[in-house]
Amino acid sequence: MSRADERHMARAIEIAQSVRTRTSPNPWVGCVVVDSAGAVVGEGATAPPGGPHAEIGALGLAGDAARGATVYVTLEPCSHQGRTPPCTEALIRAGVTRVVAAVGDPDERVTGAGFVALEAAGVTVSRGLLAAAVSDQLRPYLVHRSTGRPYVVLKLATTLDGRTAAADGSSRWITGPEARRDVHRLRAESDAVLVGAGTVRHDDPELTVRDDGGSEPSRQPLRVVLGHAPKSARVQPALELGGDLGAVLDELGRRDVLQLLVEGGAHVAHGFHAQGLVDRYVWYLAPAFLGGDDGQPVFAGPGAATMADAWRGRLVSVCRLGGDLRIDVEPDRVHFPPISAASGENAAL
Ligand code: AOF
Ligand code: ZN
Repeated sequence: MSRADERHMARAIEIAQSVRTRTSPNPWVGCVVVDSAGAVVGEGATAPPGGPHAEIGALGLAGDAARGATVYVTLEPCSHQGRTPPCTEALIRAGVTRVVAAVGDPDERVTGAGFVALEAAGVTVSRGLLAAAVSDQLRPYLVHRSTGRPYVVLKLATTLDGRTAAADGSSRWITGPEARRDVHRLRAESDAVLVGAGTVRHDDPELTVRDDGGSEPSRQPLRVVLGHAPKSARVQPALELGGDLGAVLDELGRRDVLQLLVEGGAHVAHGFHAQGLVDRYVWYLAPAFLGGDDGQPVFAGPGAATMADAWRGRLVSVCRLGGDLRIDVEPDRVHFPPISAASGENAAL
């Protein structure tokens, strides 16, 4: 594949990112239509649920110029009748000659059928371009459609000495305004936000998105409490769940939660961590010390008894937010979905 192919797919990824918080439970997809002379004649992104898919928006803009064109799309085009008609049919009808897709769609209604339909109609299909970047971008969607469970993000804000609250229980504010704004962005990307009943009793959080970069949030995440939340709690109306955490994730997956943000407290963080249920740790770290051993630790419960048993992950990114740091860490397990080294394709499909 050429440099131009890469550039167009990179643009499709950028377009997809612009609708990251607006399409769930559908995937956030970007599409670029390029005519045989190499000119971009249409661009599109997935509309909110029930609305047109990325390809349809891009083909609509391209009009007749789509005939003989190449279509770059971050996800395999759908071939099923859902709330909207199949994109494969629209692509074939428009007369495009080549479709370049980054990753396959693990949705059970698609799983390769989109590529098969295009090829059967004589459209050339190229897969795997920038697949690693798109697998990252679409990971919550890919995890949900492949496992039935949400992608779990554990968020914590601590002092440099690893405390989430002082000895008197006060925890506002550990980090500065930039980091707090970032947390709201994280909430906006999440379909559900979860806390324990202890955190509800103690902090009475609202768990809403209040600052999504200045614009009005398109939706509020489902608020989930592990245990019971008083009627008067600010988190209400909330979904109250209990029992096994795996079953909680199954239930949230059934409710179309692609990304779950776990916001505390220490017992809940320990539960998800100890059971290996966290897909990404997002750590906000303030250059502050409580300076003793009487503050609230991140995890409540037994930890590794010896250093050889310490949990070790992979550092994904470190970024500065005002006066604080955000550190993202992933479990060092096999990447999901696995990327085949040979082809760069989404090997799950
Ligand atoms: C695409 N392009 O931009 C998106 C796709 O109910 P519907 O009709 O909206 O279908 C939802 C399913 O369509 C979703 O689960 C996924 O398989 C696919 N999403 N497909 O070709 C897109 N957003
Ligand atoms: Zn579609």
